[in-house]
Amino acid sequence: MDRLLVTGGAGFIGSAFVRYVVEHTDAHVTVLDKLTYAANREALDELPSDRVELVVGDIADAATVDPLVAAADAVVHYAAESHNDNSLADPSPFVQTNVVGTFTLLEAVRRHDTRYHHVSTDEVYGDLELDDPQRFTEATPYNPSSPYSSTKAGSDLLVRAWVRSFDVRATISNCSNNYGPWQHVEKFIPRQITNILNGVRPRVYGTGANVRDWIHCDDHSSAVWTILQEGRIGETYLVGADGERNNLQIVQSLLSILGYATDDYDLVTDRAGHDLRYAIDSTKLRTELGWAPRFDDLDKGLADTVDWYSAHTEWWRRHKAATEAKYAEKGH
Ligand code: NAD
Ligand code: TDX
Repeated sequence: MDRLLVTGGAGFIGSAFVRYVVEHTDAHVTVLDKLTYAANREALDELPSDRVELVVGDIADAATVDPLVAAADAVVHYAAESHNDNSLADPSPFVQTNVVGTFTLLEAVRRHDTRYHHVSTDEVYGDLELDDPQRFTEATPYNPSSPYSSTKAGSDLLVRAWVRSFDVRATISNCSNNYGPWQHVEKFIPRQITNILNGVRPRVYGTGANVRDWIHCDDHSSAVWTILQEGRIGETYLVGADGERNNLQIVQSLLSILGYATDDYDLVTDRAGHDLRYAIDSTKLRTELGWAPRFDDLDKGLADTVDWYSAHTEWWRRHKAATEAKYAEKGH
């Protein structure tokens, strides 16, 4: 696999994967990215231009996609509309990018018989009770809750159908919540860190009891690379690092890292249809493909992330005011 096409490679997790590939392999990467509000061109700035090329374009545009897929040994598909709150305000771009965009890529990889890896989310499985001893596995039935997660579920099912009906050489990964550098300030952890840095109290939806299973984006990258190299065609692999915490615990950790009292937060209007708990059992990936996370200390990962946002205020301030204005309209 000398030539990779990485869609959404200017986004939070896609750019982490591009940096991972440049650091750990000899592959050349072409990034196809529409550069929406969520993109970070700067996240690719320091990478060598003979290894990484950025093509600005839409994954739902077949004329753009076809020649790029024809020139690639493998496609790794990250591009998506990714934020649940935005999907509740306007689902339309989620259907267009996540469903029609994935369909467009699948048709191109079918035409050119190109290896394809599909990046998806644990949210396709719906949510768990807080005291449920089971975690999500590859056998858990799909039960998505939001416009975002239902479009991701739809895209996963398209991939499964293209494998079975057309012998497309695809794998799928469903990962838990990512954190790390370059994540947009609309997302939970960067929103709270940047609020605290701005002297504003963190804003927690509902009671804060909702649980997410956190993984560092670099561990997600190593998992996707492993699946691309070693994964069995047609298989799904769940990716997680045993990082379950409720939202209050996360906010309290961030407050204490930054030297504030741990009750210095506000509970605000809950998200409609808010999933209660996600939790991943990644046994299959660990035992079959030998993958393991490197970031196994979430408190240290959070402290490093706080340091990163403290050092990149110029970058995140450009997005902060507009993001908070949108949240204010919804009482969030
Ligand atoms: P992001 O919103 O930070 O980045 C998405 C990128 O896709 C942006 O650079 C954007 O410009 C690009 N994009 C959007 N629409 C496009 C289009 N039509 N054509 C080309 N490019 C387009 O998202 P993220 O958080 O980095 O998520 C990346 C992928 O990982 C998504 O598929 C998401 O579902 C999945 N995922 C995310 C998480 C998480 O915690 N953030 C967890 C599991 C899976
Ligand atoms: O201000 C906030 N306050 C708050 O309590 C925000 C923005 C969020 N929350 C809560 C909602 C969730 O319980 O924090 C939790 C995490 O919220 P998000 O960062 O919006 O993530 P989530 O909805 O869990 O989805 C994320 O993980 C799975 C990504 O955005 C998805 O792209 C991915 O598929």
